[in-house]
Amino acid sequence: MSILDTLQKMRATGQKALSVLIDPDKITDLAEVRRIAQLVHESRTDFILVGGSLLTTDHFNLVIQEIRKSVTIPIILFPGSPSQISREADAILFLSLISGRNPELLIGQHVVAAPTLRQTNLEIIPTGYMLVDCGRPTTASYISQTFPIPWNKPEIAATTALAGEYLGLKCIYLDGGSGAEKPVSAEMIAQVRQTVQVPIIVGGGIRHEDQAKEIYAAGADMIVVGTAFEEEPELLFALAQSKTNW
Ligand code: 1GP
Repeated sequence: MSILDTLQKMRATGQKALSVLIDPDKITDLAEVRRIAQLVHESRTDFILVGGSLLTTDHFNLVIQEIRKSVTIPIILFPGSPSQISREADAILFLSLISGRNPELLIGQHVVAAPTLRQTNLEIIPTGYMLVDCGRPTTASYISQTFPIPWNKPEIAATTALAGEYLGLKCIYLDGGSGAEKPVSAEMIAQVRQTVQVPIIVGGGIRHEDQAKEIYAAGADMIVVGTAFEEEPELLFALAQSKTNW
């Protein structure tokens, strides 16, 4: 079964998914990858996302190879640019930044990436990527040169997501950006949930189990946690509990 099929099935049956985001820049040695893999395994995390808006190191592929050796769960690329494509992964979120009006991130970089992707076996998951202002400027909004959707404007998020679904995008990713001050609001997630049928991914600024529960209850199908996991890896166990207890 494809990853998208899995997500759609989870959505249909009310199951929730938890993903860890690994930023290759934050990995200082490969033993760290093995430690992460062990935690991921023990905590029943569902997916590993790999990528970042800006990579400053050159060990992207090495890190993914090490993850591949260490885990059995799917590895999904979450690329900040076409240089973040690896055959070692299982799938790629083919992100169109629909909250912004930067043509390079709506279609330009996709044209650059398409011929490379055709030569891989990666599952391509067309994803409407929406940045939301969650309290502080993030690398994602700076690098993408786009304005995030205002935190208190759920109707903008809902109509943007609907347009994305009408365009054929298969997932919506609401992202406050890495290290956001607070997560995307439950009200915004709920309005998007009421408006589109596709699976909803939510990330950015999730640090506590109660936030995860609120986000799942509002209608998110998958939560992505990066920064808080880097700071406190054991948090993964509490977040995984909230998948079934929201
Ligand atoms: C960022 O959604 C991810 O794109 C994860 O954000 O690092 O704040 O968990 P955090």
